[in-house]
Amino acid sequence: MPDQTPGDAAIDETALSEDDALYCAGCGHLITRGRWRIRRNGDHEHTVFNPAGIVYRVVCFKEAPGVAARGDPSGEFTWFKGYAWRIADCTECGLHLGWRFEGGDVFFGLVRTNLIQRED
Ligand code: JO2
Repeated sequence: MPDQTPGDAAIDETALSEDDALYCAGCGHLITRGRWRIRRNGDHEHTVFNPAGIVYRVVCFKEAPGVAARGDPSGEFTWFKGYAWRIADCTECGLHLGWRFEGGDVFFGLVRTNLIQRED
């Protein structure tokens, strides 16, 4: 996997179903909460790949205060019909955590392995 994926600190199903804080795997910054998960196309999570051939397990959230969107919105290769994406980085360390999707509304698709349950 690429250097932006910390890898083995993935959140588990139990944590995702609770009202747990979720932190950046790179620096421990608070990113979002399990209770802010939403379904898109019938599921909270989606296995997707980008034009570079990288496979991601993406979790959808309605809010992610710990990320900042970067670059112009693009509709190319979008995983969610009707939504354009921008890259979403950790506001603290800059790790690429996922994407901010903008359509009629806004949501965040964050890479599961880049989120951890504890700061330490
Ligand atoms: C979001 C990235 C992506 C795409 C990407 C960098 C460059 C390009 C990146 N479908 N975007 C989505 N690009 C995702 C995608 O909905 O493919 O992974 O197309 O030039 O985020 O690193």
